[in-house]
Parts: sequence; C-alpha cells; structure tokens
Amino acid sequence: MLLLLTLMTVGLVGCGGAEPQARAVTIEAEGFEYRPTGIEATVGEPLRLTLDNVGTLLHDWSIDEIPLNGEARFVEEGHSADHDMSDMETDDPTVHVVAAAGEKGTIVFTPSQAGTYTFYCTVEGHRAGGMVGELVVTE
Ligand SMILES: [Cu+2]
Repeated sequence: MLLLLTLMTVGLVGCGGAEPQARAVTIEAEGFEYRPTGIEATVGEPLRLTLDNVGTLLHDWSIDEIPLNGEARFVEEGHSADHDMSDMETDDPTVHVVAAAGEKGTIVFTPSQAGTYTFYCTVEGHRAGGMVGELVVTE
C-alpha cells in the first residue's frame, strides 16, 4: 500500500511538470504583429502556447470560441495583473494569455474539434492594427 501511494505521488508530481506530450509553440509579439500568424494543432493533442512579447506594449493572445477538452490553463501567469480587462473587446474569450512588454505568458489547452479558429490581441486597436491570425486544428 505504501508503495502504491508513493507511485501515485510520483505520478501526480510528474503531471504538474513539463507536460512532454504537449506540442510547444511560441508566438512572438512585437509592434502590432504576431510571428507567426498561422499555427497548426491536432484534435486531442495539448498545445502549450507561449506568447513571447519582445515588443514595448502589452499584448495578449486570445480565441473567442474554440471547443476544448477541459479548460485552458496558465502555466506561468506572467504579469496578467497588469492587464486592464476593460480594454478587451470581448467579454469572455475561451483561450486568453497575456504578456507584458518583455515578458512571456504560457497557456496549455487541448482543441477538441477540427476547424480554423481566429486568434487576436484584445488590447484596443491591436486587432485592427494587424494582430490577428489563425489556428488550424486538424484531426
Ligand atoms: Cu497587442
């Protein structure tokens, strides 16, 4: 019994770690630009998305509606406390990760349905300025 508990504990710790099975994607944000503007994902495969803000403005990366397995969750909070939600052009994006200037933010989520989903920056004026792209999810 003790051995079983030990194994379970190790298992839990392992789950909280680096999630090796997730596909890691980094998007740079600078000016009003994402690099790249296109991302691919696979249904049922966790996507570990890092927004690397190498610019001088606050940016985020958001998808309004995308079917997920479970909930999107932050790996690192970054400096989301600095993010003024009143600037957001939408109430409740399904996936939302924020990175202050010079910071990174990471979120893990698992798409559950194939499709093409628009991602964009919710900071006022940024989407219009070009901060928009597509996440293509395939079976
Ligand atoms: Cu932005």
